[in-house]
Amino acid sequence: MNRWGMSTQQRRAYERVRGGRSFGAGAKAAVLGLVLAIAGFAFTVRLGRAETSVLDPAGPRAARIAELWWVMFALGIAVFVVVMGLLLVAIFRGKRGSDTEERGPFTGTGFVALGGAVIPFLILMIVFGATLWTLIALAEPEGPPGLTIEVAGHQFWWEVRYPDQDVVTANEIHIPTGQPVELKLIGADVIHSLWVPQLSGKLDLIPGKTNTLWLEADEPGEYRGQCAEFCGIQHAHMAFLVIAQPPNEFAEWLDAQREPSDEPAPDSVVERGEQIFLGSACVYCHTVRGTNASGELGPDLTHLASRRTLAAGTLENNLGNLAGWIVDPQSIKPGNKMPATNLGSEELQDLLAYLMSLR
Ligand code: HEC
Ligand SMILES: [Cu+2]
Repeated sequence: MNRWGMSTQQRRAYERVRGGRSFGAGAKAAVLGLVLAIAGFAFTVRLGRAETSVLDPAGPRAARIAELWWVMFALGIAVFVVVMGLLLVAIFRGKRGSDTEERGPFTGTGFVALGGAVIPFLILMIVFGATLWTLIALAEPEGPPGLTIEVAGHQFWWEVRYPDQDVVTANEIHIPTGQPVELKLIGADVIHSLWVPQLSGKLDLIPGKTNTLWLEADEPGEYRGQCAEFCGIQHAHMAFLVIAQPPNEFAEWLDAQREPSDEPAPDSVVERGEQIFLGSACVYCHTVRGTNASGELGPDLTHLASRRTLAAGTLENNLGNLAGWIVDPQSIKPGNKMPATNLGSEELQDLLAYLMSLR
């Protein structure tokens, strides 16, 4: 008799029943685990087709990062399968009566040390080595930079300068395909982080410091980027586009952007709009090259109409959205640094005609 008042026979019978019960629960857990694993895999594959997916690289640098991700994923799957296998073995063997009974292969201090310390250490060393290898490969490009671009992160938009070409734009980084491009990253106010998952890893923009990131796209296309460091209330609306173009198209774009804005035709709507613009507070914050407007608190508007989006990817760039933005930027992007401007509807129409002429 033991302390539960059972005979050995009774206890054996009890344990058989208990063993049976825990087998049922274990089988359920195993099925649940399998379902979760399949769901996780399906989710991963779905993510791989998202617009900003690390798993859908469009350049050699992003491809290196994706390879590293797959190595880690494969190791994770292998560990999962082995651990689940051992779990199943434990479940099917049921509960042993006492530790004097014969031992199976997966028992003892040696096995615990091997499975709990030696193998995990080796796996982590493989991951560590592969990560360092990738970091080193991404730190420097294969050749000298064909192009250097300065990107300053502002709350809540991106200033993009091509210092050697005298070009300034915003929220759009045009690059030529097939060559590494050097980005010099500066934080203009707080810390931001630049991330274009299909083209490169992410890197912070820190006030008072210049960080260097390399981008490279194989194919022409538009790749969405996003601020990846919480920087204030409109952090989520701080997106941008990298527009990769064949080198000749890119050169044409640069030539067009280098030009100052066109002189409006005398006595036209556009000219009236220009007067309204130059007579409003707009000029304290915005630059239009070729005019007296030389503010630097907001995006350069010299070629505003050539851009895809307004307010850092928040709105598509069209007449209606532009009107909505100028009348009430705070309801579209609450907390951004542009105040509403009080304009009569006629003035507004003229101003819009002017802004849309800035190609
Ligand atoms: C106090 C400074 C300030 C004033 C005044 C101001 N803006 Fe802005 N503007 C900004 C800032 C900052 C942004 C960027 C907002 C964001 O995306 O977070 C901006 C964004 C814009 C954009 C979108 C540009 C882009 O590429 O996304 C347009 C267009 C614009 N302003 C036009 C105007 C016009 C027209 C006026 C005058 C009626 C004006 N702004 C007055 C600061 C100002
Ligand atoms: Cu930010």
